[in-house]
Amino acid sequence: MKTKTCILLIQFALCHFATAGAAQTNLLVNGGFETPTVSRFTTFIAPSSFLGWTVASGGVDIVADSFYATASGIQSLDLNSVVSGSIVQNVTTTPRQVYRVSFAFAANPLPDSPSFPSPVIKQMEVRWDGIVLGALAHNSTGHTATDVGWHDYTLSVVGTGANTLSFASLTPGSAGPALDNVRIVAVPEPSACLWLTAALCAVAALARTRFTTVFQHGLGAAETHLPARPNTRPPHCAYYCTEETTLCGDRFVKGWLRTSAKIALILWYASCSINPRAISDL
Ligand SMILES: [Ca+2]
Repeated sequence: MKTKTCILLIQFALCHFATAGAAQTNLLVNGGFETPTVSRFTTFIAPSSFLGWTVASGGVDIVADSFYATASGIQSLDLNSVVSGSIVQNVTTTPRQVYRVSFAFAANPLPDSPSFPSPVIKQMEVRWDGIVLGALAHNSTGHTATDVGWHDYTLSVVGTGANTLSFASLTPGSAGPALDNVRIVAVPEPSACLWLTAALCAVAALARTRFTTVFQHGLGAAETHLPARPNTRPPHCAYYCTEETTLCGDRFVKGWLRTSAKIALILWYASCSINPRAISDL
């Protein structure tokens, strides 16, 4: 593969990924529950709303980190006020686009109100367009205000143009499931992954072409192949080669190809895989 073709392919892949990266914007508003600012906690009883979210049932609390630690920012959400609550947000999506929904889940670690007792195991449901995607449980035993035990979860959904994401507490009482850092981002298109893989293959091919030229024909041939540089050593051999030129070159090329293949697989998985921790594993 010619050098210019390789460079063009790499540039195209980078542009494609830059475009795909722009699609990583969080579609949710106030996914970290940072608005409105509260001093310790503020209760919202249904029907009510705060930035981005509607309280659909029961009651919820926006809780400051002075009460217990957050997963991100300085505030999080307790899905219980003194009863179980639920929140919902409308999301504008692209039809048939796959999205990654991620969030941090834990439990209010503080003692519940004696008048509104709650079990140590806090449960909640995640719903997409009202359909239950999964139920989560968190045992608050042993956790404290500074060690809340936040866990990150990820699941995938498909857009239809207009969708709703909701979280609903299944726990009674005053200390409920805790939620923070909710995000919805578009999963990069498979074509972006293919272009990245192609670019890495191009890099490997480019390296193989150059080093094969130098090494497979021996140092002497390489010296005649390379442009004359008075008082300088052949640039490709200066760093990688000993007297065992051919063996050295083959090892280098093979190692380079193996490394490129591993990087391609890792990046392909990172950009294309949807469920590092699928809802079915919860
Ligand atoms: Ca937050």
